[in-house]
Amino acid sequence: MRARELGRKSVVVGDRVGLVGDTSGAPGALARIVRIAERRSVLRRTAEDDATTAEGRLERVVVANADQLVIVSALADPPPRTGFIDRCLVAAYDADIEPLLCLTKADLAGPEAVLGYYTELELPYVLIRPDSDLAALRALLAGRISVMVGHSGVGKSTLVNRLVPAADRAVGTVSAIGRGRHTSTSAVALRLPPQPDSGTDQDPGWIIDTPGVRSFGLAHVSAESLLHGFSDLVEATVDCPANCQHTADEADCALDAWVAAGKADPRRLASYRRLLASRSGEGDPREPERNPGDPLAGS
Ligand SMILES: Nc1nc2c(ncn2[C@@H]2O[C@H](COP(=O)(O)OP(=O)(O)OP(=O)(O)O)[C@@H](O)[C@H]2O)c(=O)[nH]1
Ligand SMILES: [Mg+2]
Repeated sequence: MRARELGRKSVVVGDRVGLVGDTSGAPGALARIVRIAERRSVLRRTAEDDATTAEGRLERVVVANADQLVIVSALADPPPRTGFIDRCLVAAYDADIEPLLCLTKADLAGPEAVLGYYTELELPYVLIRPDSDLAALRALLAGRISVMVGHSGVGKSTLVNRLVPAADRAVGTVSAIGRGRHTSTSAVALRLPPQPDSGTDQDPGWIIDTPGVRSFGLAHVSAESLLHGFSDLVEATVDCPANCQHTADEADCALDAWVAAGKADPRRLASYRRLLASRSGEGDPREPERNPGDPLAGS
């Protein structure tokens, strides 16, 4: 239990805490959390993007002390949404957590469209199908605390159960996806099992399964930090006029010329500008932001 003076929402998954009481872990043992250690990283998410409203400012800490953000996206059922992945990349950059793109359901569709969108980024990725070998993923998880985020039904818990056979996380049915049903309802950190072929001193790491989210609100991220989630665009802005807001109506924004010269994908610029617009209250992050002609673009 938590000491009352720590407050109701103070402890999150990933926190390192000080305990007093019976720390034996035996059945019925009671210990009290009295102290929360300083956090190495804090992954935050806001209910909405718009920092001008009370609901928009409602901020949640997803996890503490994570080193790696595993952005889980299905290649089909539900379809991938690059707008959502872009939001996660911004959140990862803002929290100083390394991103890893994890594309599941590779048995149902190919990864070409999603990977094509990210060619200018050095974004590490793994492909997952029901029978795939997980050695490459295990190697990327070793020695770190990784947190998975993604829409409901993309296969986070399915993957956790494969990585940690003792986990026994509930797994949903695809038919429930999109009806607002979320199979996992709380975040859980699990220690990954040691692998027989990696030396005994190799720490296999931790994986944190989280409930599916509809969107990843970014009201807590400044406009300037938003741009740093777009490492393929940031370089262009040295040529922008002072105080350029980088919006589509900025006449001399250097980002337009950068994209016109083929140095970044125009869809990435469109995505960045949708985020900028959404932050100023012009869009609702809960609605898929569809770009006509671009089936990947929703968030
Ligand atoms: N075809 C296929 N189906 C998969 C794959 N991975 C997961 N599924 C199915 O997708 C459905 C949803 O999987 P879950 O693991 O519950 O998804 P989740 O991301 O944990 O969902 P929430 O807990 O609601 O956020 C289940 O029916 C899985 O069997 C895959 O690689 N291929
Ligand atoms: Mg789940």
